[in-house]
Amino acid sequence: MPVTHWACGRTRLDLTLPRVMGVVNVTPDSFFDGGHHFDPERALDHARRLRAEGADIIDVGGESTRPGATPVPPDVELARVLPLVAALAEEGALVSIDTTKPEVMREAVAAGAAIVNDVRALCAADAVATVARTGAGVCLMHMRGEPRTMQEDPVYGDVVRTVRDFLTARAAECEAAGIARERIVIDPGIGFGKTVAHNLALLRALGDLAATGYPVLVGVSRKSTLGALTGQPPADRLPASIAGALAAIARGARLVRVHDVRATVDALQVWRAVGGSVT
Ligand code: PMM
Repeated sequence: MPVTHWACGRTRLDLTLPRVMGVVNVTPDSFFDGGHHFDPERALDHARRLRAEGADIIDVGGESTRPGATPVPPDVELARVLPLVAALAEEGALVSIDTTKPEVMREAVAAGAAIVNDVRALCAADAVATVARTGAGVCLMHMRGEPRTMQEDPVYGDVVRTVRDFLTARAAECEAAGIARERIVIDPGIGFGKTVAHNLALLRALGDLAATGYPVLVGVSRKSTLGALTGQPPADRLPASIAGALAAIARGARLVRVHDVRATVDALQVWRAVGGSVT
């Protein structure tokens, strides 16, 4: 059955068009926007701007997952994200919570988040059951190891097969626990325990992931693989990020997670107008 939508709480997000998830990290230490929106008012202003620029989803994160990052306790993460989630949901935004912790998932969904975006694919104890008890959509992402150590010499036999098998197994566990298939999106986790070669292999093979039948989300925005290809620091990776987003959509992704919403939306508009839209 072709993918047509993502069921996220009361929203059915039409996926016959490419969709844009805008990133708002309420953290002091994320690799690109860390510290920029740590103040709650600034975070809300930024999220509103991303919505006005055409973001379909606002992804709110309160714990950095950059390589080498140290974890934060749940109460600290909740204090960072809940006011923003509640304010955005109140304004009618489709909000996703970027977390690995069941208590943060639960509270954020109660505050109005309609999507749980988990870089650990609901591997924490009780995470699957927690999401199953809600109607939220879920994004299951692949990560090898954990942020503190994930970039220390990652090795795979066949990276595409490993990632695909992991994600389909996680999705099957979710479905067995009562999370309907139409609520599930998968993500290869660009930069999470992968070398540049691994990331490129995964981007080239997005069609293999899409062939699983689950919609695919990709986050490549400003990431170090783009720096390796262009020689540019994060601040100068906008053109590379746009190219990465378009390439991901062209190869089968239905959603892209980006820091630069306006530029991405503009690029997608042109790309669709000349016949590049997903079918
Ligand atoms: N990347 C980051 C954080 N969360 N979630 C998903 N689903 N996919 C990603 O690629 C992803 C993510 C790291 O980027 P950030 O620090 O700018 O948020």
